[in-house]
Amino acid sequence: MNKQTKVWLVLSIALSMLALGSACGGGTSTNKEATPGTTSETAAKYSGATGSISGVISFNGTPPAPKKIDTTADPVCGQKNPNLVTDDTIVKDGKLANTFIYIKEGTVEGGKKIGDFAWDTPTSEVQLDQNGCHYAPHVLGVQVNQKLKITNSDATQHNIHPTPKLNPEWNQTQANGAPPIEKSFSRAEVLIPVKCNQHPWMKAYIGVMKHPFFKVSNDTGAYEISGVPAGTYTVVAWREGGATGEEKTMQVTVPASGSAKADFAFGAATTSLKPSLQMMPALELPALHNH
Ligand SMILES: [Cu+2]
Repeated sequence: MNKQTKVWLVLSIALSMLALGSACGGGTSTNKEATPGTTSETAAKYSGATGSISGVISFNGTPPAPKKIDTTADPVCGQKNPNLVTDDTIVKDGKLANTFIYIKEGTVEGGKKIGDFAWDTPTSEVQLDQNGCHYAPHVLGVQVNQKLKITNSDATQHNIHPTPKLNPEWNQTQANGAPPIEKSFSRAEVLIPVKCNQHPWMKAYIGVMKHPFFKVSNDTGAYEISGVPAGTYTVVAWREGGATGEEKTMQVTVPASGSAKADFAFGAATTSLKPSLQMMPALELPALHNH
């Protein structure tokens, strides 16, 4: 009798300690089951009103002149593309191409976060071609798990080598005449640098997004993101440069069936990197909270 009571006492203490210890993890999963529709596992698809975000990316001041690339390491490159030049800053009439513009976060009409919705993975593929020992396009976007088709249009061998931080790193050789390489990225990441291990001057950047609300500015600096749920968003314009690129942010409100303007300016006369960098920790706080 006495011994049994002792055993029960010890058991119940042990059980309550276990319950306390697992309160954090256990409580989270219970919440997920109790409130379907609020977690990513059961994310709804957006079906409300949509509008668009459009704008023009300017480059203030004198852009750096393109530099001729020394391709003597691979004569095939020089034969096909004798005037190969750097393409990190393509400016025409003060307008900047190859800027990656995307919705970073925000709230749709009704108060729900845009990141809480599920977005279909496009069945279409995005192509990255190697032509004249040069990546085309230079900056591109895909959705998470969307197919990226890498082709080699050159009579020489390339070695495609993305260097992501959040996705697995890989590199793969693609010989002259080899079939396309098909890849995808399972995690959102802005942006993944791509290099070629054969030709050190070759560079491209791939933005991987959970949602379809991104675009690359064209050679007139223009872009338009359509089908955007009505709401208020932080829009980011990213361009390459330095270690991780340069970002500008802007708040925009997209009206139902209307259009929001978001023009950005890079270059000499614009404000320094500081404002957008200082904003970032505050913007990231909700994500930290999830943990
Ligand atoms: Cu190459």
